[in-house]
Amino acid sequence: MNNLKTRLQNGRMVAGPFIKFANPGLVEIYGKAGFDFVVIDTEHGPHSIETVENLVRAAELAGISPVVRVRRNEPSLISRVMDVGAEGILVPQVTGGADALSAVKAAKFAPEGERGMCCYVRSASYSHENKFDYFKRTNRDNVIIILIEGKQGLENLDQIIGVPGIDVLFIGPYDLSQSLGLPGQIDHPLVREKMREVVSKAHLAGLAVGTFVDNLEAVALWSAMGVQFIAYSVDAGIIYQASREIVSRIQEEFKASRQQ
Ligand code: 3PY
Ligand code: MG
Repeated sequence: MNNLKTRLQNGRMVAGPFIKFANPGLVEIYGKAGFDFVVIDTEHGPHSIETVENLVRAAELAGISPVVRVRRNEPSLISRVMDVGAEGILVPQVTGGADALSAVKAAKFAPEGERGMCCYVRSASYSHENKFDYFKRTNRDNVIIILIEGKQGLENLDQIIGVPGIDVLFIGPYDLSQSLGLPGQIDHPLVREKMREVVSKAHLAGLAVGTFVDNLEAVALWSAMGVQFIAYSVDAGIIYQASREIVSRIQEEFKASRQQ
């Protein structure tokens, strides 16, 4: 079984950043740093399918799990990223049971689903792997992550949770805050309260939960609630923040040296 699924099923916390830059070296750095996964973002990132494929390759080489966020809940987008080797998919804006079921079906071959069949793709080792083994293995191993990030998703949460085959319910705090009339206020008590409700319901049903955070206080908050899948910030944000901190320190040192 692939690493990400095993770690989730063993109740371990996993963490990784969203990726907007099309740079395989960056994926390798995240692997060396010890992250568990990267989320290659095609909803808010510019990546073409060829770029996704190369970032997936880099992730495999670096021993880090490649997850891809698809642009929308659409079967051909889901099977395409799985065909190039994504270990997991993140499906945005899931609003109800039918929507969640459609995502699961697009990600699994029969009998669990109706994923478009091709065994000459990269994820099937270009037909090197026995096709029947391939169908079984990918159905078993791929990680399906459903994004709850709107009022409708909250209202229909019970239906969504009832769909078999979902591995992680992922709460998108930004879109959720917007949908609740509090755009961008991801720390607002109402947004937090709704997020806690999702966590509790998912845990009661035995589902792992994930969310997006961009600071370590939020990691502490959500991991204490048992949130297992922590998407930590975005490559762009991590590089910007580290650069700002370095520049501030340099400016302080310059100031101090002038005062001597
Ligand atoms: C959101 O917050 O809306 C997301 O999609 C995840 O960051
Ligand atoms: Mg979102």
